Amino acid sequence: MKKVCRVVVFLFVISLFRATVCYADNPIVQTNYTADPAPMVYNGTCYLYTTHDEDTIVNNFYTMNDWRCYSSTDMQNWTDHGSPLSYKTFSWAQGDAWAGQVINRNGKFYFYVPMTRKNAGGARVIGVAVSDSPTGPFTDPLGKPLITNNGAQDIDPTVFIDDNGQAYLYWGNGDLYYVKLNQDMISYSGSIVKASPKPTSYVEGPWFYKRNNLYYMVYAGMSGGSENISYATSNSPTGPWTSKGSIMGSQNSYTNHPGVTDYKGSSYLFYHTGSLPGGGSYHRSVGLEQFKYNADGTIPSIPITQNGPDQLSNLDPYVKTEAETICWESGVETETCSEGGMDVCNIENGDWIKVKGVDFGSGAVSFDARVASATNGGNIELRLDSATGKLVGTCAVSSTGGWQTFTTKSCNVSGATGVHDLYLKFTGGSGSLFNINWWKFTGTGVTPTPTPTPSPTPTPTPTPVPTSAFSQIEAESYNNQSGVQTETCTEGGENVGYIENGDYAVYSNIDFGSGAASFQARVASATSGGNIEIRLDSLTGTLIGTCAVTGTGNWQTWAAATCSVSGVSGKHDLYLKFTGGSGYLFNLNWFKFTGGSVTAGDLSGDGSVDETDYALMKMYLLGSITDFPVQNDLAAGDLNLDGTIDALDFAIFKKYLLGTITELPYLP
Ligand code: FUB
Repeated sequence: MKKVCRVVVFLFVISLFRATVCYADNPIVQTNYTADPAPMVYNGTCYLYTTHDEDTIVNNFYTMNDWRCYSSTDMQNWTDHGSPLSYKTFSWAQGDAWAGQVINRNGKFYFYVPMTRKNAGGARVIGVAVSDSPTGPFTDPLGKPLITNNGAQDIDPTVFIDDNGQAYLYWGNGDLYYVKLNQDMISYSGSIVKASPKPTSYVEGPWFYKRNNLYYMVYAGMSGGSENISYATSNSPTGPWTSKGSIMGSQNSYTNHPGVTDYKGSSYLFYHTGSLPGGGSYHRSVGLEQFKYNADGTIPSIPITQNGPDQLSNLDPYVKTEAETICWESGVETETCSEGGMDVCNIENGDWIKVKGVDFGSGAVSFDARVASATNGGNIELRLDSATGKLVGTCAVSSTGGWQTFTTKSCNVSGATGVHDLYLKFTGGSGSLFNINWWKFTGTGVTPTPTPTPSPTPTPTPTPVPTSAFSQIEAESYNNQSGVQTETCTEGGENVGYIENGDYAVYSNIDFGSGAASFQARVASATSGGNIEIRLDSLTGTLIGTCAVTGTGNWQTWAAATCSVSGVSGKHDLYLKFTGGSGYLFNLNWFKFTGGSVTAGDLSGDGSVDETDYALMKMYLLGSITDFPVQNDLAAGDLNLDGTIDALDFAIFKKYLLGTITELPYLP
């Protein structure tokens, strides 16, 4: 095991390395020690796969059990997707989850990874895992290694598909090997070939790609007692390779390891150093630099910087942002979240998260955070440009009864306009305070300092137009809510989702006319559902009905839920209060009321017969509308009781409004 020997020889050198404490934007992940970067651009997002140096180092050697996945669309804020793959996925592996690479082919993702094989005297071999998603989970389709090169150091696979569809897998420590993969990407044809001669000073960590008809092999070379990043080029995918020298050294780590990609028009080199606090050869961290190829296709020398690349775009704070989308942080960690994805955890007093380049536009007015706490909670201070910068809001988080019992907390925000680095600074008592799944700001969409325009005559406040209870009301058109969120609905538009016990939505000025008899709701639930309490004018106001919602099999499998209502007429603020067990209950797309007694001529269903109803009948006869807001169209519109709504009814209606007749219906 050449690597083991080298590591022992350089142990003394390593012990001389002092980890540099830097609070810039490189290395790009601080919640874990990450190494051996492998970028993959897919669907407009840059995914980054890394190895993972465990916090506890065993036998003073690489202690690595799983791989990690991150993604970014701006190359400064990175979202943590957790661990998509572990050596434990491979029944035949015993550990050493070392450098791998993911590639997309035909809608599947293939993850090539080296590990130590069980009962094989420490032989390192290469396996392949497959997933339908770039963030996994990945599974082992073979149940055995893909590459076992007779006891060679089969590590560090790199994969590339050429323009003619031929895929190549290169790998190796000390020597460089390749094989031609079959179309299925989990088998190969022909024999394993050793590149001879190998590129100058080649050690390990190859990264193979093609640019402008030139093939590039970037790899870990050796200089001055530690690994550098070097590269070679070739006019053929199988060499011979022309060495082009070193482009980057190492920093506080014996190894270095390249991953190269183009993304949104720029070129990037990912690498690793030992430069996080507590860092070193077995505690490495991935860094990122932007570079430009020279005109002749050669790669310039690339310095390691503290700031990393330019941010490609500002972050929109008005869409839901995962809390684990981080440019830099202090003190927090991430974990798998019961609501899907990851959450930020182990938050203690004084910890913070920096989100870079957040564009608040003309101003934020409120902040929502999805939080959970098994203790007394704490506060999220919203600060601009530094952890002690301008305070634009403070969101109090109280106990939710469990670390994975999430609820949405809101607070007011003022003074956040334009582009800033956002700092979520956490304060509270001792110990862990709370977890955060996601956050989102709400904006005004207005210019913060409008020029006042004096008005000589005050404009009267318009009377709010009531909404007919008998029209279809979109659930997301609420005037107020607690705890719920909106999301894209498969039936078009949006629906209200993430409904939990005690959440509610309020719909102002709903006109029940002379009364309603039943309630219909369009609902979906992947669990066992819950109840919709239908209340008037307050959360504890008159209960006019309770609608039970049962499971529909999926959060977007929609069905009707109906129940009877009673004791309602006239105009009210409608409170839909959601009750049930724990977790998410159901989603709501729309609702409407039906039935109730019908007054002849009351086509709007607002309880009175007037010009509004006359106008509705006219529109109906002209074909502008085909339905009336009132539930029983015929009972309300057939004014001569001849079984149809036509010009005769319109004439009767005119007489009624003129006072020529005084009662409806009217039989001439
Ligand atoms: O991280 C373990 C090994 O160290 C990788 O497989 C090599 O490339 C080197 O970075």
